[in-house]
Amino acid sequence: MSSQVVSQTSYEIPKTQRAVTFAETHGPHTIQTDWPVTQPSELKPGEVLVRVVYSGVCHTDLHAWLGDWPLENKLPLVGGHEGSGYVAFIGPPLEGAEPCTLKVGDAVGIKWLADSCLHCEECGKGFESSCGQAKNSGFSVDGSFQQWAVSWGAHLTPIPAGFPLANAAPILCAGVTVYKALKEAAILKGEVVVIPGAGGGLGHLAVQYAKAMGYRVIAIDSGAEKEKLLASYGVTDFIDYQKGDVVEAVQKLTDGAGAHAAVVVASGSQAYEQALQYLRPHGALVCVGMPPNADIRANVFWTVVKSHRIIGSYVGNRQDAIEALELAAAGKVHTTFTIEPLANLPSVFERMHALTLNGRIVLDLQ
Ligand code: 8ID
Ligand code: ZN
Repeated sequence: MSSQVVSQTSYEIPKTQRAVTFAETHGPHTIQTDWPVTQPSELKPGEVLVRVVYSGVCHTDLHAWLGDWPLENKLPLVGGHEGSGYVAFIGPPLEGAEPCTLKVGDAVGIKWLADSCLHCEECGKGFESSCGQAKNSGFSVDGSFQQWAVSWGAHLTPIPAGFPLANAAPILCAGVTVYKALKEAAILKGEVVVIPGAGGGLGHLAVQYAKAMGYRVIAIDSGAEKEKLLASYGVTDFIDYQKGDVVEAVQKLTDGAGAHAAVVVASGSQAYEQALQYLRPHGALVCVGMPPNADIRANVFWTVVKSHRIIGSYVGNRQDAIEALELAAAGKVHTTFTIEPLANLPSVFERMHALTLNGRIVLDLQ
């Protein structure tokens, strides 16, 4: 591993770099050592070259590689959308837009939403991820599993001074997504939120944001390791979904009343069906995890009579990302992660598929 990458006022930009790519869905990964670097002269208006230092690995990267979703990604693809690093070069300004406020050397994050038009109704209302012209890192454009990534100045997230880049990486997708999803639940302090998938990348952050927001947390996942991880954040109401009846267990922990919200971050579909059964009247099911080919089956009569709210929540906007990072930098939320070399990506996917990861794996791109 080469020497540490630091903030500088200018960077010498190489012609080639290390990256992990795949050329076909579910095809082999290639550990590239001479993948081309976009040169400063090639940057288009609004684009910024980022020296990526760390990248988290999200289950979304695995779904993309497996072709789990009814959307096509670019091929060959450099995946990754939880990147943290430094601005290395700023491309020409976009016509009619505010000048880029970033400087070379600024610590920034690359998130799933790489760019959006910022002019349409969705962008205007803060639903930037729903913009018809949205670009997605590591999906429709190359992402953060490379040392030098092209991103977009308007959507890069500034990382608070002094907050370690490795800790910041998982906040840029997992953190912002769960923080936003908890806002969408719109429940009150002291109310109960259930988090199925609590031991995974999104889940381990969700339980902490939920506590920081003043909610009572019931965590659902499986295995002693995940239970231990969650207990380390002070979450003691843990239900193992592979042992016994989850719905009964939630009812028991809520004295028969049910939960005010479920923020489902599990990548399996069973968790959705269960959530509708343990929500109390006016409870919110916030859908975050995206298992392949899954439907939510809600009985219309009971949805009406119980006034259940079923809400899809898709990452977060620029401000959500800033707030999620602020809470983490203030020490209210801790990312639990293991740093591994970039070339381990295929093995990380294997372990993620086997559901044996606790928290996040962060890849080192130095
Ligand atoms: O914007 C969004 N909505 C968004 C953003 C980022 C990620 C959605 N996601 C989606 C991913 O695409 C994926 O489908 O969230 C899901 C979770 O991503 P992750 O946290 O990165 O995955 P992970 O680290 O593998 O954790 C998944 C956890 O779910 C548990 C597993 O044991 C694992 O710990 N789990 C499963 I699978 N089924 C469960 C169940 N029935 C369950 N936990 C409880 N009940
Ligand atoms: Zn993600």
